[in-house]
Amino acid sequence: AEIAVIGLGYIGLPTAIMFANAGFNVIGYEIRDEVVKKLNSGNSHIVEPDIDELLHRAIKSGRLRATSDKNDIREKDVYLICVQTPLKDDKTPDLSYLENAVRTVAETMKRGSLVIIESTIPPMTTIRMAKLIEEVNGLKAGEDFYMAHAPERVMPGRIFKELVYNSRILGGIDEESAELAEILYRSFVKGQIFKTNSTTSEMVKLMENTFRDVNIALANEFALLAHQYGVDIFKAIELANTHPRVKIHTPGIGVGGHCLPKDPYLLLSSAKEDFGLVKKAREINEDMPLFVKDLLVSALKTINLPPEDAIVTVLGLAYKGDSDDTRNSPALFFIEEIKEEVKDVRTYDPYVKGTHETLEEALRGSDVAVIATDHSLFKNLNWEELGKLMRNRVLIDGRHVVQTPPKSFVFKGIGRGEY
Ligand code: SAJ
Repeated sequence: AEIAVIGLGYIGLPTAIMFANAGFNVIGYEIRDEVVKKLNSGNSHIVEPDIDELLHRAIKSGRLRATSDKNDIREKDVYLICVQTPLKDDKTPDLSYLENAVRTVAETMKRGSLVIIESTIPPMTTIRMAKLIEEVNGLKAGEDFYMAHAPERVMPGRIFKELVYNSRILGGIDEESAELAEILYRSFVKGQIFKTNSTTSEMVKLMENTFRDVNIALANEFALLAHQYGVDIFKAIELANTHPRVKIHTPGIGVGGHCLPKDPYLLLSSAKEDFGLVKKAREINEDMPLFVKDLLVSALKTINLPPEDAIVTVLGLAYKGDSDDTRNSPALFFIEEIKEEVKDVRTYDPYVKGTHETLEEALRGSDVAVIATDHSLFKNLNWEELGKLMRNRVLIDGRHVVQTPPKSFVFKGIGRGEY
């Protein structure tokens, strides 16, 4: 079978590579010309362990090619749609990328094609997109073509392992569509495969990320309460988690990345009513950078430095540890919040371009260091030594990276007692 993958981003490219290396002829359709050129010369535009070698193998075998020409994806057996589904400013879903991709597929597919959406989408979207295809080309869903939702569940940094070993949910608009999708994914998936209908699979995917977001919000609320009571929340969580049925998540400066900050809103977007909990959790997590700002302001008061004179160094811009991905990073929201109010904001992230070259350079003459990402590299820093470079010694830990607060510093951390 011949496969066209629409959208060669964080999910589309690794998936295209997997299918090509499993023996399918795969053509990747991508509107960004520079990405197409790069890929066809064997170079990846995304950073992910093992991707260079696997991409090289797929391109060299002749089974994977990228294109931005619609004519190259005509009459394929399978179309896999892997485009982004972000939020608009008003937090409602922006499905324009998806609708454009579906139109492109509708214009190029043939009778008998299987159309699969991998993107995370609001409940009932697969059925709506099947109707859109019918409107564009006159084919009938379930009779003339097959359609399914096959949500990805991989974690950046572990994509190639998780694509193979994670279990997979396949939601068809009918049973045959789910069965065909199962045959396809079996070519490389070693985890379990569960078949269901498309609206269920859409909801399952959104429930998974909402579960994580709500749990993190609960941990964050516990951390805020711990400040009221002068308790170290990390000690308290460790103790609570000794209960066999309790597993509290980790509080921190916020929840970033491409999925968790938006998926709870996608879950709510098609509903007639919103019951409150999911949205409240989002608000708690979205406000965490502001709480770190409160910690900063209170620390500056302690040392009698007016904010407008303070030089603040933010350590870590990525949304999570050991990653270079800054999408929706709480570090960026935090910087946005403080930049007008302090004298200068500097940044250092060993994985992100455009930040200071070295930690020492970023800290020299600065008043405050704020840890915003739990990079492993930040875990065992010698703060007493680094403090000698600074003008004032204030350390704010937004990610529970510092185990023992350095004695010569004014130290504040999320969930570490009073502020
Ligand atoms: N975070 C906390 N406390 C925690 C756990 C995470 O503050 O206890 C923060 C992280 O620092 C980060 C954010 O949450 O800023 C999200 O990180 P993450 O590691 O929870 O998840 P992602 O966004 O990298 O990937 C998630 C995963 N979903 C789940 O674990 C349910 C992944 O399996 C999905 O495939 C991915 O979303 C996706 O694409 O939907």
